[in-house]
Parts: sequence; structure tokens; C-alpha cells
Amino acid sequence: MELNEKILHYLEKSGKVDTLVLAREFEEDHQKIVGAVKSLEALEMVTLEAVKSTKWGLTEEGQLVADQGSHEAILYRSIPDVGMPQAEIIKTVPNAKIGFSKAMSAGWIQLDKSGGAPQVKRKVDSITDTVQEHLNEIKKGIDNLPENVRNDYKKRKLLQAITVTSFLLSKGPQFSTTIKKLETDLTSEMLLSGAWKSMQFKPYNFDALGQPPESGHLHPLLKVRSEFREIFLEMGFAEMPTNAYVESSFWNFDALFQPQQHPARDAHDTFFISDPAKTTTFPMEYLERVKKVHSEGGYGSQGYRYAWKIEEAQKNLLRTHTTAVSARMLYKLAQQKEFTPQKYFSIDKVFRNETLDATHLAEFHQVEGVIADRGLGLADLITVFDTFFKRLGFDRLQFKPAYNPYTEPSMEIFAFHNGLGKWIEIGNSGVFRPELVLPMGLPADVNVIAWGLSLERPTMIKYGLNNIRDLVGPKVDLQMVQDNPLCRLDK
Ligand code: FB9
Repeated sequence: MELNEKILHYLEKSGKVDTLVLAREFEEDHQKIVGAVKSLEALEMVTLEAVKSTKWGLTEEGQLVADQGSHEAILYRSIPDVGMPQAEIIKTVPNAKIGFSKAMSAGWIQLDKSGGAPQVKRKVDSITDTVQEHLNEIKKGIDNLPENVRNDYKKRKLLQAITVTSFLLSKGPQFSTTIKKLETDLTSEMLLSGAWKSMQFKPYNFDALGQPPESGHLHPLLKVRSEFREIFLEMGFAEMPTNAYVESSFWNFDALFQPQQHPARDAHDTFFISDPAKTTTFPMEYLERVKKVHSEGGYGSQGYRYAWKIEEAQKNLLRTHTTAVSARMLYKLAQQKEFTPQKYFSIDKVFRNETLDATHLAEFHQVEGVIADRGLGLADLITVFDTFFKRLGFDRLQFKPAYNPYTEPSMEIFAFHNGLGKWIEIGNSGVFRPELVLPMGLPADVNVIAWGLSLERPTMIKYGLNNIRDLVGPKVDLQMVQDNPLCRLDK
């Protein structure tokens, strides 16, 4: 007979019964009984009342003794008929200390000190390992140990008190000794035949968790990237094509009016490419203007007055910022017959040969915004920040003058982070220099403002990660990628 029905029949006879009794009666594991009565409770065939009781259970050591015998028995059995030096017993037999004293007090062994080193000899021919027997009874749930014996085992840390939650069963509103099979699905046949009218359906369990759908999981960085994308797109920005990680020094540095001897342009900061080592195709007219503004100046600038070399500009590298792509886009914009105001953004990988630490890797994702329009200035930049950074949850901003080779004026952006309760640096920005914009051929009254930040920093802050290696790289815990919550930047 199925377990559930056995329980119902037992209840029919006994009226009320505890699940521990059922477990003993049916020699079933108590948890299995609890599972069964819970399903009967769901059918309202029984009602349950939780009962907490304390019973005695074996400790880990108790388990060992129950399986392998008591320490004193193991010691007794390790003594050969001729006896054994006490020192050797203590050295070789496990738990010899307690085993020895217990075997002595049990009268199983004797100590012979007559000749030199004390010898341990057996005093009786056979023993009964009562301790082991008692512990195995406890294991079977049979506990009729005299108080003093139980206390002795407690002292020997063989027994421990265990709180057991069991359930007192009594008949439920739908009690019966036969389980009516409740339908769990309303099928078209039932509807067509009308059979559903006489059937009983299992009530829905709206608390059931249900199977989590097998699905892909977005890495936190990609969730934050989507949030940034949404902010830019809703502010009318168009995304720049950033798929080419390998860039020429010309677009990554020279076009941005960064001089060829600038420290960032040496291998300590930049990853140069050995194959293909050089790019040789450039818009040569524009390149000549870049060469000129670097070496002699122009457009009201005195330039850097050094011998600009095309070989330096030809060197290929892994781009150190997505501003290289902004330069390409602005040059392309300048080729348009009629200038039209533009708003561009980019979110993609950049590479810097920096010293690695908890928040820096050799690559990170740069987030950049660029606006090209007539008469723009710092005020327009600050106004844009109001909207942009409010969408990141920042409404208190501060600005600090800064320096970038390609923007003047430049400023670092700081915001008060309520969660961290402090001001944090959230980016850098500025107005692109005329020496950058005008050689491209953009109209003289067009200014370009831009700003940049990272993707990793906000993601680490949002998801409470202190080490960048918990976010990206071979040590990332994939469970984190599966369980990380959705990203709300403005919350
Ligand atoms: O991301 C940065 N901080 C940040 C951003 C958002 C944020 O949001 C919170 C959760 C809601 C929290 C923090 N920073 C820029 C500031 C610092 O982390 C800084 O120490 C590290 N910076 C990187 C560069 O490190 C060498 C972050 C990265 C950065 C800095 C500047 C630019 C881009 C990325 C730029 C630029 C620029 C300037 C002018 C014109 C065009 C681009």
C-alpha cells in the first residue's frame, strides 16, 4: 500500500499520531514521512501541528564508535596474548588514553609493572562492547539508556542533544482513507465530454517557485552598457563604429594634437603592434595639415614647433581611448558639404599598458560622448552633464580643472555618491582644441565638446565589487554572472 494511504489508515485507527511514531512504525526515514504528510495536508486530508522535541543523537565521534567499536574495545583487541608495553600501546592505538582508562575501569586489562617497562595484559578472555551496542541502538532511534550511562556518553562527547521538528497529525476536513486522485490538468477531452463536472481538481499552489527558465545571463558589464546606451540614444546620440581595436598612431594621437614625444606615446603606456607594424594609407591632404599644426602651428596656434615625422604616425597600436574613433567621425563629418550638428557616443574596449592593481587591468571599456555644433562651450558641456549624470543617479556635481592634450579647457567631473556617502571622480571632459578641429575642415564657428568615463567603475560600484578581477577575467565566479540582479543606474 502506498505510504500516504498507510498513514491515513493508521490515522483512521489512532485519531492523532506524531510523524516520529509513524517513522518508527513504518521503519521509514522521518523526512520521507514529513514529505508525505505535507502532501496530505495540501489535500486537506490531514491537519498538521509542528512539535519540537529533543532527542539524543550521535556526535561524529559517536558515529565512529558505533561503526568501529569503543576506544576501550579497540585497545583491548590490539593487545596480543603475551601483553604489550604500555608505551607502545599509547603510541600505536588510536584514542589510547581514554581507551586505556576505560578498559582498566572495565576490568578488561591489567598493568604489569613487575619487569622494567610496564606491560599491559588482558585480564579477561572476551569482552562485550556495550558502548558500541548502546550507540547503535540510539542510531536506530531506540533510546532507553539509564540517565547515568547517557550522561557518561555525553561527557565522552559520543552523544549530543538534537532538536527534532515533527508534526502531530489529526484528521483534516477532507479526511478519508482513500486518496481521490485529483486532476491536475483541464483537458479538451474533459471539456468536450463534460467529465470535468464530476471531477475534483488539485488546487493551484501559487506559492510554488516553478522551474527557473533555462536562459542565458547577461554579464553585469553588458547590463550597465545597455543602460548607458539607452541614456545616450534617448538623448539623441548616435553610436560610433568602434569594432577596430587596432588603430594607427595618427588617429589615436596625431589627429588629436597629441605631440609625438608625449609620454603616453611610448611603449610604457601603449601596446604597439609588431605585425602589421605600420599603416601607410591616410587622407594625405589632412595629414599634411596635421603635420603643419604640430610642427609650425596655424589657426591661431603656435603649434609644438618640433619635426613631426610620418613614421611615428604610421605606427600601429591597440587604441588607448575611443577618442581615436571620435577623431575619425569628426574628420568624416568635416567632409560633408553642409555642416550639420552631431551627437555621437561610443562604449568599447581601450587598452593601456598600465601597472595592474585591484581596479586597473590592461584593458577597460571607455564610455565617450561627443557633441559638435556652432558656438558650443564649457557651459553647454556642464548643461549636458546635468541630464546625463542625473540618469546615473547623480544630482550633485563638481568640476575640477584638468589637462588633456586634445581639449582646452578640460575638467574632471566629480559627483556625490549617496550610497558611498562621498564625492567620487566620475569622468573627464573638455572642449576639443582648434588645432584638432580646424585641420579636419570643420567650419571655424563649430566647437566640439566631449567627455569620457569607464564602464567598469560604475559596474563595480553598482554591483558592490571591490576587485576588478571579480568582474572580468578568468577568476570571475560564473554564479555571479547567473545571479546578478538587473541594473538600474538611476536608483
Ligand atoms: O569612470 C569613472 N568613474 C566613475 C564613473 C561612473 C560612476 O557611476 C556610478 C555608479 C553610478 C562611478 C565612477 N572614472 C573614469 C573615474 C575614475 O574611476 C578614474 O580613476 C579612472 N578613470 C579611467 C581612466 O583611468 C586611467 C575612469 C576612466 C576614464 C577616465 C577618463 C576618460 C575615460 C575613462 C576620458 C575622457 C575624455 C576627456 C575629454 C574628451 C573626451 C574623453
